[in-house]
Amino acid sequence: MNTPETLHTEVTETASAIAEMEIRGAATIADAAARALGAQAEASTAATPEEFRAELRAAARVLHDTRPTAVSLPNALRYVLLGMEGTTVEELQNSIARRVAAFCGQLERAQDDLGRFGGNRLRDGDTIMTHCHSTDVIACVRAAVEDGKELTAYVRETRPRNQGHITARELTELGVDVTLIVDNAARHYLNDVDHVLVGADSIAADGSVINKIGTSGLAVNARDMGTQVMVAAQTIKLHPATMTGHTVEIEERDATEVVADDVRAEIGDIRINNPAFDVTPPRYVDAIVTERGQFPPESIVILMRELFGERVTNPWEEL
Ligand code: RI2
Repeated sequence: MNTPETLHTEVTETASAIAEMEIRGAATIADAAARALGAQAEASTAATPEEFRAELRAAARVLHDTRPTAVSLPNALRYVLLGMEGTTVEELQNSIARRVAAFCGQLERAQDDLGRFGGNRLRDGDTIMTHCHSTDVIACVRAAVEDGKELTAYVRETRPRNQGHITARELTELGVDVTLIVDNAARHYLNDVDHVLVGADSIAADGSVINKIGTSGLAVNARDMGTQVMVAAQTIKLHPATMTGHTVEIEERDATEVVADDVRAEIGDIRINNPAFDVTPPRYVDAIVTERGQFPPESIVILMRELFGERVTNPWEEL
């Protein structure tokens, strides 16, 4: 039955954890969403294959509707649902289990491969600057450190949610010499920086990079100062619908992330905007590093066509 009552608790809990950003970061969200679909399939008591399919689609819809910008989420749901095959409920269940395992395994391998390519771009003694927290970025730094390279990092705190603190902790654990800075201090230090290194939530067909708010200003400043901008993004971040002219929705989050209600009341009658992401045009990006190698942003569409074809379906939309 296609009703909320049949949703597995792992689906509803994962969906609310993604929406609340307890589970965050594009790759981590994709992994959690795929696993939640796996839990739904495994626990299903559907009486017919049709019921099972409807149940899985309903679960995917709930997961899909949590956050709109990171395309890794719909890409994960699509991968799992399109692999559903069989004529009995049991066969369908097994196919989902296989597909989830394949997806999560690929995600991990992709990050390792991407890390090695990104790590090759970093030289011993380099200084990087990061924004937000990206597991794909951390993979690049880890690979460079494992190659014996010593790195220094300026880590932007990343208002309003300060994900830079996570980056600062993880880079320190890797042995990187870390300086935490407020976002506005970036330009002050860019002369000392060899690479701005950021992740991505989505990459559009024209090579635009959709990432944490503040990325585009950082990239423009970096270009002005002659500093390289590297984007670390597994191919699951490629946004197939942008090949057919769709734009990427930018998530607007709650005003309380920017300022607490009591402080807002003291300020007076103001509007607060809190976009979570922005768009960096391809001309400010030197390389997009994926598990398939590094690409100039303008050529990413070729890889996109190869991976997704021309036609993209949203199986969770079928009722
Ligand atoms: P990985 C994050 O978004 C950041 O924008 C980060 O660059 C991106 O996801 C990619 O993260 P949020 O979930 O997939 O913090 O590289 O809003 O881990």
